[in-house]
Amino acid sequence: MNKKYFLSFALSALMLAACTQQEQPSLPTPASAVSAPVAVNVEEKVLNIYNWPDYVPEGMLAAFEKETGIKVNYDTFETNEALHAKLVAGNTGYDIVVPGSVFAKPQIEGGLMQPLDKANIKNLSNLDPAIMITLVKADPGNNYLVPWAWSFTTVGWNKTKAQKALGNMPMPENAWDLVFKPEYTSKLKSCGIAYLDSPTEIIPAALHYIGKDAYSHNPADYKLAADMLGKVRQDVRIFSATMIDDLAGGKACVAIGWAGDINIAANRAKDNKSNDEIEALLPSTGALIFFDTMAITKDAKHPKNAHKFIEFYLRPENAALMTNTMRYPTANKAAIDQLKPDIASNKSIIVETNYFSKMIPPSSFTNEARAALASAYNSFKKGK
Ligand code: N2P
Repeated sequence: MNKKYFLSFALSALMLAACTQQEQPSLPTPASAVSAPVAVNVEEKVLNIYNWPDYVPEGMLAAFEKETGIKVNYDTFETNEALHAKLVAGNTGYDIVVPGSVFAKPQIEGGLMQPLDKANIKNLSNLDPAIMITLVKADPGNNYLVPWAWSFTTVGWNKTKAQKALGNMPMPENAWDLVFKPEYTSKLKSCGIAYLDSPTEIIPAALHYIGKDAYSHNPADYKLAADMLGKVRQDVRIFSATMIDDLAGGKACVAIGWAGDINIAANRAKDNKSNDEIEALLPSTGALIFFDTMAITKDAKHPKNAHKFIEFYLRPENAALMTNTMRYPTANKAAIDQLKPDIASNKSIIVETNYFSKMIPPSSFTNEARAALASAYNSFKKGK
């Protein structure tokens, strides 16, 4: 995020605040005070949430509505970039949004979020301290963010279809080769290669593949990533936000995606009685961890309801339901013993310690890196 942008954002936010102030009704006179309803602390029974698709267990929102009488409006976005653009434009109308921590950092710094009233969220202590410490990089003091789920960006494949397309070629030692090495992509294009359509997903993976820091501060590294990607561009036909359908529906046989969604696709294929085996792979050089975090927007109209929802979500049984049904690991330590055996034993959902230590933790981009990243991705996608 460039500084000028934030400055102008901050200025318009100030102006907006000034307007809002003017529009507020003046204090009631003693006469009108008699009949004025006590509206001070009462929030309308509404909560507006903006989250990623395929992330909330069926029935969870209805259970919250039933218990609290608060009506939940739930919308979805497909990339961090899309959410970020909305937040920067302002007046989203959303109370809770769920950015990845890489984006949450500049959003907090830019004044787009409000600090949590932690004393009013009693289940916060259920969160895994080890995860909360890693989030301090994005959110010093853990004052703004509560993890919804975490997972990692990796390579997913339809093993059955991909192996057929590869013919005699053995599986590479490093699964990233399947999506980044022309020897493999030139074969796999026949059954479909899908990339997430998000610069901040693809470029860090590409940087990592060429042996650079996935969140490099050096613009020259981004150029190298674009050069590498340019060699496989012609083989990549699907830029997608619908990885689950692409893999489960047979449109793609290999994809750069999120382990959770790839596992949902695997499960869906089974439900559809397909004989194809879909898997989230664990590349030998590591995959890229992400944390998706709930935050309350600066201009949320229903911050109290938002706190109630966060507290509700942090109940162990709700966090466990998310992991058991959506196949994304929870950061709720108190939920771990409620995981179903097939989830707990799936190594691409609950990653083993020795693989975990190989994975790349999320970081953040400098403004300069952000610009280099955007231009690397655009030139890659355009094929120039
Ligand atoms: C979608 C989950 C989003 C994960 N099912 C990527 N942040």
